[in-house]
Amino acid sequence: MEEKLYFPKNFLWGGATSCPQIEGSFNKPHKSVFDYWSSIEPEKFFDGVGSDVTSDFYHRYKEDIKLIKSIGLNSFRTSIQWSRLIKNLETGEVDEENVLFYHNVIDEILDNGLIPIINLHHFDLPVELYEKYGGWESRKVVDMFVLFAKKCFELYGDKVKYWTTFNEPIVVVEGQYLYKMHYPCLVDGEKAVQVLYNLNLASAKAIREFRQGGFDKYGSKIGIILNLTPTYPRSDSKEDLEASEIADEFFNKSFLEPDTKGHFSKKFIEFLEKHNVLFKQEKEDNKIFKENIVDFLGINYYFPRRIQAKESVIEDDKFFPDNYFDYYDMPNKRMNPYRGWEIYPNAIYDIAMNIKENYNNIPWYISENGMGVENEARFLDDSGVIQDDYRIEFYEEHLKYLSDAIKDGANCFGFHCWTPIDCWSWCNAYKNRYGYISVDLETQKRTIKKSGYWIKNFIEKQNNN
Ligand code: BGP
Repeated sequence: MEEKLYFPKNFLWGGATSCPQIEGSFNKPHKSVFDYWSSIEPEKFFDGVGSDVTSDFYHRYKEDIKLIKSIGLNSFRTSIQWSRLIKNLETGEVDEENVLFYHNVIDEILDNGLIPIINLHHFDLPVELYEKYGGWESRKVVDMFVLFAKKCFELYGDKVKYWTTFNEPIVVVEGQYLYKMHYPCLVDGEKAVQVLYNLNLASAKAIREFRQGGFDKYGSKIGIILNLTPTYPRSDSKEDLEASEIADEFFNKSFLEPDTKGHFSKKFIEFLEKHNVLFKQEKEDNKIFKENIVDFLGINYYFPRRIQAKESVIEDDKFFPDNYFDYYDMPNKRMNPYRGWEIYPNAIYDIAMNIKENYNNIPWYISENGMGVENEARFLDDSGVIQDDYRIEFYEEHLKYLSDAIKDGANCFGFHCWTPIDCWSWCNAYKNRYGYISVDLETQKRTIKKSGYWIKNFIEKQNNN
C-alpha cells in the first residue's frame, strides 16, 4: 500500500525560476553582470550560450504561466530584474515599458489563480554598479538596491503577498569573490567578508523600507531565500567537528542568524576577528539588523556539504574560508553525475529540525529543490514525451522526508521545484535541464515531461487526502 504523506491544507505547491534565467535581455536599459560576462566571454558558458534569449519568457510569459497552471501548481516564484525595471540607477527612475511588463507578468500569474512570490535579487547586479562603485563592496550600492526595492513595493505591493529580498546571497559572495563562478571572478577573502556583510545589510534595509512604507498593509510578508546546505562532519572527532562548524558558520549561519535573530553569531564574529577580517560597519547597523528580521524563510536544498579537518598545510597567509576545512569525499555517496552534486534526501528532514529547534520554528518553505540532467532528448518516447523517471524518483524521495518533518512539527508551508520550465543556468547555460516542461532551444517549443503529469497527479492526491 502507498504510504500516506502529510502536507497541510493550503500548502504551496509550486515552482521557482528567476527573470535573468528566462526572460532574455530584450529591451533592458542595463546589463546585469551575467549579460555582460556572457557577451564578452561566451566561451565561459556551456555551448557559448549567453543570457540574450534564454527561454524567451519576455515574449512567451502568457503561454508559460498557463502551462505552469496546467500541471497543477498553485504558486510561482520569479524575480524582478533591477537592470530591467530601473532606467536611472542613481535616482531610481523607472523604465515605463518594463514597469508594464512586470505588471503584465504578475497579473497573468494572478489571473491564472497562482500565488506569486517575487524575489528582488537573483545574482543579477547591474554591471555598471560594479564598474563604478565596486558592486556589493559598496554601501552606496546597498542604498541603491533599497531604492529599487522600494519602487517594486510601490508598484506591485497591492498584488504581491510574498516578497523575498535575495536568492542565495552567499552564492554572490562565493561566485564573485571566492570561487570565480560569477563576474568579476575575484579571489579575495577579505572583500568577500565585507560583501557578505553588505548583502545582509541590504536585505535588512529593504525589509525596513517595506515595513516603514506600510507595504505590509496588504497582509503581505517579506523573507529571504537561503541555500541552507546542511554541513555533515566526516566523524565526531574534535577536529572534524570544528572544521564542520566553521563551514556552517561561514556558509549557512552568516545569513541565517542575522535574518532570523537580528545579529551575527558570536562564534562567527570571533572567527573573523581572530583572522583579522572583521567587516566594517556603521553605528546604526546593529539596530537595523535587530529590528528587521524576516517574516519567513525560503530554503533551497540540493545537496549536503561534507566536511573534514584541514589536512593540507596553508601556505598563503591571506584569509580564505577554505583554509580552515577540507571537503570530505565520502565513499559510496549517491551522485547526480551531470551536476556533480550528491543526492541526499534525508537532509531535508535535518534542515527542518534545525529550523524548528534552533530558529524558533519560523515559517519556511522549500523554495528550490530539483535535479538537473544533461541530454534529456535520449529519454524521449515515441509520443515525444521525455520519460524523466529519475526526476520523479528524486522528488518522491525528497517529499517523503519533508512530509516526515511536517509530521514532526516543522512549520513548512510549501514546496517549490526548481524549475517548472527548463531555463538558462549561469555558466552551465542549457546543459542540465530541470523542468517539468522541456524547451526546444531551436524552436522554443514547450512540451510537458512525464514528471509534469506526475506532479499534477501527486498534488491532486494530496489535496484529496
Ligand atoms: C540555485 C539557483 C538557481 C538555479 C539552481 C540550479 O543555486 O538559485 O538559480 O540555477 O541553483 O543550479 P544550476 O543551474 O547551477 O544547475
